[in-house]
Amino acid sequence: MSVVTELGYLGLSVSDLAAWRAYAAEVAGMEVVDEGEGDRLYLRMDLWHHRIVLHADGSDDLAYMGWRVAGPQEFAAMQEKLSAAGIPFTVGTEAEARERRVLGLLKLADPGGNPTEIFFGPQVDTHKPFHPGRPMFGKFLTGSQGIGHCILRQDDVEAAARFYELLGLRGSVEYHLHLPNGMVAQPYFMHCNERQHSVAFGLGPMEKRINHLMFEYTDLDDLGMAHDVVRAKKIDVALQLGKHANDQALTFYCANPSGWLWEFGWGARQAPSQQEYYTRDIFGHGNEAAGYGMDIPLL
Ligand code: MBD
Ligand code: FE
Repeated sequence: MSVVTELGYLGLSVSDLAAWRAYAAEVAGMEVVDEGEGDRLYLRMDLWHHRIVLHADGSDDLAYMGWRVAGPQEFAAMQEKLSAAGIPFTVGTEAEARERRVLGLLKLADPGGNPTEIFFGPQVDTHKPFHPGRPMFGKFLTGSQGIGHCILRQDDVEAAARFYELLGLRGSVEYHLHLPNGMVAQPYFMHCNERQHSVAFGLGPMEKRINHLMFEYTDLDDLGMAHDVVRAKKIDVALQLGKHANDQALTFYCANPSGWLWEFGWGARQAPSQQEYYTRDIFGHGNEAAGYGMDIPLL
């Protein structure tokens, strides 16, 4: 049985590379690596060559998501599993693998049409200490938990859940949120390691493929510092500081230079072994800047 083990990398299409360079370093604290290609920047969060590539091709949306499998055997088994399920994919060429800094990858799309890659063997630059883009007290919490989580557009939540189950994730609806219009939002969260969720969907129609990327600091003071920078720069905050019921992380959501959200977090608990659902968050997460697809009542 081949299963994905982490959300390993992300490609983001951006229009304003200069604004992104400043945001990633000065707001989030990520290490920006410019290898002179001109059309891209790499963002480091740990010892990997990169966790995020910013591609300056202007669509200001998710370009691709990379899910890791352990090694070549799992990579071969995953191809067999996808073929047996009738899911089309292509195996990346050597040049494509080199571009992603991995030993091998395959490319497919999830049921929402989000470009998806499954890879093994990332380039890890153990010789190059992580150097944050601004002073940090701690690190980014990655390791076996991957980058963080993404909330994606999915028109068919059931189809998306079956697809990610095939990849090896587990989960379910984790909230029933009563909306002012009388409807009940039922977002669906899935995990593949100790991180409480690596992907979620089911928040209704979305303009972009992605609503937000969540990443986590190991040190509360880094979250506080990021929050101060966001407020000083008057960056739109869509959801104020608060604590989610499911992952119990202290987080806030602010706009990135592409006009979608990054959720900055700290202190998440690990995924419980059995499913639960909630009707609201623990505290906070008040709605502030509207129009980012997060105008939902979490309290
Ligand atoms: C999350 O990470 C999230 O983004 C939402 C909307 C609810 C619970 C946890
Ligand atoms: Fe989130």
